[in-house]
Amino acid sequence: MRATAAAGAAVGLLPWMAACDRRPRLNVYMWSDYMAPETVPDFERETGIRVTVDTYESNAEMLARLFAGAQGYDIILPTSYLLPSLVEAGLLLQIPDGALANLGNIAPMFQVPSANPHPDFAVPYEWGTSGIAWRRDKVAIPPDSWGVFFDTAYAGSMTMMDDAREVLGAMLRYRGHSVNSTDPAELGQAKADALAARANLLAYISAPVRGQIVAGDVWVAQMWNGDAAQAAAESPEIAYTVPREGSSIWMDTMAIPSNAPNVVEALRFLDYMLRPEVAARNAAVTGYGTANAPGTLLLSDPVPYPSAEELTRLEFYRDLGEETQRYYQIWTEVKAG
Ligand code: SPD
Repeated sequence: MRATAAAGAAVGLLPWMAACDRRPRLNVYMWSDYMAPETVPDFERETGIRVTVDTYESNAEMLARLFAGAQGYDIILPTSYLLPSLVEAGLLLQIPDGALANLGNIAPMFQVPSANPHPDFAVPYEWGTSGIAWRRDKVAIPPDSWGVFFDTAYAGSMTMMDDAREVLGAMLRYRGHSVNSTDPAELGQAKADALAARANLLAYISAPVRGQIVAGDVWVAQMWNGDAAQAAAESPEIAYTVPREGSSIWMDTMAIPSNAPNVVEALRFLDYMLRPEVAARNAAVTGYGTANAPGTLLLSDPVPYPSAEELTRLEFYRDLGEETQRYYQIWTEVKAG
């Protein structure tokens, strides 16, 4: 009884103790499962900075919070196509010249506008592709087309991402169009196709589908390559492909919101993430490609950058400005059925 009361009193003290903790802090808002488990504890040990990590599953989720005026985040990980809008809205801090001693570790091929339209505001982190993961033990013919999502043989055992650009981008590619199309007729067709596929889907779910495909509850899923690789590490029956009609390639970046309360700590974290050994360890765990050139050399099995032939079928997403609203409108209608 006494122990319970003491424990209760201690629990009651926790908020007060946290408020009195004078250690410097850092608040990171990033994609789920996107760092090695040692990354944050090692950084905390080395620097004495206390780190809190919140996660999101889509750019839209992160943006909604940011545009709603979320305060307190020091680091976010937007996919690079969002940078022009974020910079224009004044939501990102310009990285001071010379603040990152390890910035030179980023391979120059990732500091080009398609991969990083704002190198002054964001640092490339990991890149990947969007494609189809499937279970070999459940699906007889390896799917090589976005058309698999229309196949009623797998109705109820398939998922697509909970993401407007990804789902509509896949449907656009299916018809031979760009993932960045703003053509009303092409988008109208993409909407019709997305609605037809919807009838066969168990859910719209992004990275968290991993557990379901590993468990065998999902047989075919639109997934990012790294999350599919993580799933395949747990269940060797899982395979991944980029459909023959093509798909997207993307770069996630690390950036500092303009209202970040802990800028010094944020810069320190960015520079730490840019160390080759840290970047390599993160990439080894996440299954994505790292933008860090010396980090790539430390990996025994780095994700190979797509060949010239593969790149003819892959497009970087672009910021579509005002037209983005059209995607969100269609997406709302698709999800509503
Ligand atoms: N689990 C981490 C997934 C990161 C995916 N980011 C890619 C976004 C492309 N739309």
